[in-house]
Amino acid sequence: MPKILVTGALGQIGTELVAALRERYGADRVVASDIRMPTRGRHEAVGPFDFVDCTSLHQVREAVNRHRVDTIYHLAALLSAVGEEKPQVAWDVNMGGIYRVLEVARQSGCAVFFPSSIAAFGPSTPAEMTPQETIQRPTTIYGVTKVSGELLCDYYHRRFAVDTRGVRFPGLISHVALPGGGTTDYAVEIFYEAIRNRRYRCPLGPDTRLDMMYMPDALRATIELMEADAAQLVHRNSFNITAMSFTPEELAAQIARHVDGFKMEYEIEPELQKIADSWPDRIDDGEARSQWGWNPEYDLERMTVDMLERLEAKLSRS
Ligand code: NAD
Ligand code: AKB
Repeated sequence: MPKILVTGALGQIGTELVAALRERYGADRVVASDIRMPTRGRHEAVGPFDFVDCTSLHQVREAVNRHRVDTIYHLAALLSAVGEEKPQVAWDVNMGGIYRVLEVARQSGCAVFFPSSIAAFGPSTPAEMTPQETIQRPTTIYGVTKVSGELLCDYYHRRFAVDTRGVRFPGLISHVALPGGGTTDYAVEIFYEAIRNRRYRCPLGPDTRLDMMYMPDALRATIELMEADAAQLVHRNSFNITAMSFTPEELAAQIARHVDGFKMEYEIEPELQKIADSWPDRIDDGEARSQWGWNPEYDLERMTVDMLERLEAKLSRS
């Protein structure tokens, strides 16, 4: 059984990944960490929580040593939209974080999970069925840090035999924690607004096609890759994975089938649109499928039904 440290554990992915890992390996084997403190009673009641700034070698090393950690899920990062507002901070957190996590992993013999993103691609990347290995010239600071992180993880595996593994996540849709300032956040916000107000003002144009995934698939992908037999893996890091590819108009049409009178308006945010336009329309995840059996369960229709049902229940309780 692994002993795990999760950085950035209070974010959109971490909130649910920590719960999934605790369910699988036991609550005391998964240490959640962040630079924010958890809501009282949320994390400490069910498992250990540490304050860890991932840009501090000392703090990462201290947590790894104290809890005898052998696997780090490194989630802490600034996402694409927030990154463009604070590019210097994004570089410090995203690059400083992965570098320090890899150094501690090298010194302590830990495995590392690093989530890259469709943001690691850019306008010169083939947009349709984007291959696993292709042109990567991203135009956002977030994308620059993701490509650099992918390369650094490959380097630490090749040079120091650190067991690094990772995927390129598409936009993630979930109902537990809110997204943290990305370009694909609209695909979550739209559900909250559909239930509360039956209308949504979308910051991306109606035809902006992007890859997306429902959180249960993202959690399963993460755990399945970390548990895959290393001998099966030709690539180690940055596996393309996707579950669906849709435009705001297609998502709105799907929601309208279940929410009477739902209306979508468009108020395009040019900076956000520019980022979305630089990312692929649809990536090819054939390597993940053949190397470790990746197979998503949720398509647009199934995800929409489940999101509406669970979010309605959650909002009616709050
Ligand atoms: P998020 O923004 O929701 O959460 C990030 C967490 O990191 C926050 O809780 C924040 O407090 C924490 N953090 C920030 N600076 C820190 C620091 N210096 N030290 C420790 N913690 C710090 O992000 P997320 O959506 O949960 O994403 C997690 C990872 O997955 C990121 O690397 C992100 O790039 C990647 N990813 C996410 C998506 C997505 O759609 N959510 C898609 C592709 C890739
Ligand atoms: C973002 O939009 O920044 C993230 C991502 C796709 O990496 N959701």
